[in-house]
Amino acid sequence: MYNRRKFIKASAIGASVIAVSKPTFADNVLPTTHAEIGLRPIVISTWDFGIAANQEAWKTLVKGGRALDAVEAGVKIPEADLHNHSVGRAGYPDRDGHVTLDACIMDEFGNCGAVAGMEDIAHPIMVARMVMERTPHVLLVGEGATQFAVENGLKREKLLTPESEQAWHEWLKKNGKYKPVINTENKLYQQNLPGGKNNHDTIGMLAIDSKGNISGACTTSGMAWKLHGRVGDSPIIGAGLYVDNEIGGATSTGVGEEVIRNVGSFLVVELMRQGYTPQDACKEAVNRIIKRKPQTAKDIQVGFLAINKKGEYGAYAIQKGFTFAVCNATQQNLLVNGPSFY
Ligand code: SD4
Repeated sequence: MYNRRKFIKASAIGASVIAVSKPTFADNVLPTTHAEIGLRPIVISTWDFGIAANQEAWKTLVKGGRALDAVEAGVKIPEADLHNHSVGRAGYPDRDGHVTLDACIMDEFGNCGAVAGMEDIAHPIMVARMVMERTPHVLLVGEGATQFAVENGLKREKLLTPESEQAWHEWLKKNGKYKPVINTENKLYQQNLPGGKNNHDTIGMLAIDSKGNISGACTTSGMAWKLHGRVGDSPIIGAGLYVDNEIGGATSTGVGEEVIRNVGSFLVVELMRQGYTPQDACKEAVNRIIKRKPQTAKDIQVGFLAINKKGEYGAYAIQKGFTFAVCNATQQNLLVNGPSFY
């Protein structure tokens, strides 16, 4: 059953700021002040790897560039990272050994583009943007998406890295039955991935540029060991990402099926339209998921991240451990531990 007492307890706890230990990151970062919260330009993104991605996006924002260019450049960092097994080139494969990538992008005019289940192309976010800008369509899938990418000058290449292949073989040895898994903070997931490490997760990024325009991007290799053909929330506009330039933007991470069922990111933006703060909007979207399926929700992670037109941001997740990164003029590398239901 949905536990209201727990909810009240959880909702009273705000986000806490983590001082990142690496020397290039600011130590002892103070909790973000109200003045800092409204600063623009700004870029925020999911998980620890968002720090490096934000810094890349910032290079565009600080020059007065467009938020759309910033988010595309930003998420290409984890897409190219060979140590990242949940986004892009080095993503873990599906049950049958195929690396299939999902991504979407949305600009300040409400234009959007996406690819799903795409193989052999290392930067799905670039293809998503090409779909948006060079076709009358929103979503291309599978071989059609790859073909379109190649026609538009991108290289077709094998993506399965030796590490990913080895991890897949280990999984095949251990697992007779189909049980895809997601998120390191979930015990089930830890048991199913070698070393239980390095599986955070989808990158969802939202930026506001110096003109006040908002764009977002989301990219992932999805659930490790998923059924071939499975598509999560990340390339689905309204589920994994939504931007309304008048209101704000939202993105999600975690078990995509639950996000799709609740049209999560669209819901968060609509709640902000009704006056919810970004954090309260994310919390309400998480609560919908929990209310609908309290038993399922105990064992899964879903996190939302949102920003409003003023540059105020917030997040909320089902499980503890959902971090997000913030970058603006006063801090380039802030990592925030988002509040959660459990
Ligand atoms: C999916 N939402 O494919 C993605 C995966 C993810 O944290 O975000 N993991 O369902």
